[in-house]
Amino acid sequence: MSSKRALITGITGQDGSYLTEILLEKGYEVHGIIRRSSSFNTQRIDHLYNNPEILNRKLFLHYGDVVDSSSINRLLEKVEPDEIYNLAAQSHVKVSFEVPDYTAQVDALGTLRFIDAIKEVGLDKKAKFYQASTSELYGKAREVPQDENTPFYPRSPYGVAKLYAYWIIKNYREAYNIFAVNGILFNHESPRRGETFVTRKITRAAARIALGLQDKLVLGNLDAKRDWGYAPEYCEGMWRMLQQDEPDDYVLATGETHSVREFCELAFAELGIELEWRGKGVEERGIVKEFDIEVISDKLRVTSNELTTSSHVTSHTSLTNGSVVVEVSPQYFRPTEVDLLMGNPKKAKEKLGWEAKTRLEELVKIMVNADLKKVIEKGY
Ligand code: NAP
Ligand code: F7E
Repeated sequence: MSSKRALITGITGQDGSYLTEILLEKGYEVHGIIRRSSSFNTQRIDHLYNNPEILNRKLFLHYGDVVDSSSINRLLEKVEPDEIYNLAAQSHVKVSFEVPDYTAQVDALGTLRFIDAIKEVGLDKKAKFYQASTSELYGKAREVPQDENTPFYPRSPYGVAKLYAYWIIKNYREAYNIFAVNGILFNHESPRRGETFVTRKITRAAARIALGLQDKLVLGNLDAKRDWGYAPEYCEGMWRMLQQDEPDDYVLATGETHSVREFCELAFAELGIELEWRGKGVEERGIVKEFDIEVISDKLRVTSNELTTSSHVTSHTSLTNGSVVVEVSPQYFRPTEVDLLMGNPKKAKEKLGWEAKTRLEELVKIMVNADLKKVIEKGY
């Protein structure tokens, strides 16, 4: 077991929550930075937070913000971490077009504030730094698949902010010899994914539609293709990058790409709903070709039996063959889109021994069934 100390920004996010579990399992003392919020924002780590064996023994939470230099300096001096994982970000690409200045403050300058503070407080020889870089750097991709040498062409304020962060990490590594790495991670998803990212939006809506709690799912660009992997595996990869002797940058990806349309088909199929597509562009519709009600009835029975609390949800669905369940709205289009991402994870496999194990079909199953369970449990 390790006696190392880790500091995580973005601990309340999807990746922060899985990384915390992984590091605690490895024996780390974990410190997380949380933002003050007017409502609870620790749901993803509540299972750790509410455990008296863990909170304030192995896991410590501190208020801070990556736009606030004084909180960063204070926490670095107080915690003196061996490893720092900088996961904090305004991470929604579409939202970055609405709040570009704030996105740059957090995603670009937040990274600079942190890496510079490491130098200023004298942790540059001790602490290793992980930067959450992204496949959004490739944007209008210059080649397929993308690897560590593919040129960047970001297509959103988010991507551009992350490009600054990528280069400042490289610059501080070369200028000051800091052990700092960029993990260029392709999309990774899970039941803990935020509800407005496309995968979770689809799996949650599919569950609610199958139970008759929602009529339709309205999406944007169905043609966009992504390389979607399973988040906990990617968080293990982050840790591996910091266990190397030399700092370097790595792509983590599955090496496969699929469209938003395919993701929808798989999600609905898991609930016994076969989709067919009619129309083009904003007129395109996802229509129920075949609905096997036995599939959802079985799942309802099994899930209700598993729940400790009583559930009031029954399937009120009025779905029939021909029902329209997916529509397209330009509201979800982006001013500039990233059409196709597909990563080449060869270097990570060779140097880190890391490989994505969960393929898309399995990922969709995990997410749909988790959402179905949540909807049944909560009743909405
Ligand atoms: P996420 O679920 O959106 O979590 C983002 C985290 O950052 C949350 O804990 C959030 O706090 C925190 N945060 C936001 N602004 C902050 C600020 N000003 N100061 C301190 N904390 C702040 O994102 P994720 O999916 O876990 O991704 C983790 C990181 O990897 C992000 O940097 C993201 O850009 C990057 N990334 C993600 C993917 C992916 O597919 N998931 C792929 C490549 C790179 P609240 O909970 O209070 O909002
Ligand atoms: O969109 C299309 C959308 O928002 C994926 C972040 O974690 O991964 C994530 O960024 C695709 C895009 O993720 C809807 O236009 C269609 O082409 O789930 P997303 P993202 O933009 O790929 C990268 C690697 C990160 O670094 C980011 O932090 O799906 N799409 N219809 C839609 N997207 C959303 N959100 N909602 C729709 O209704």
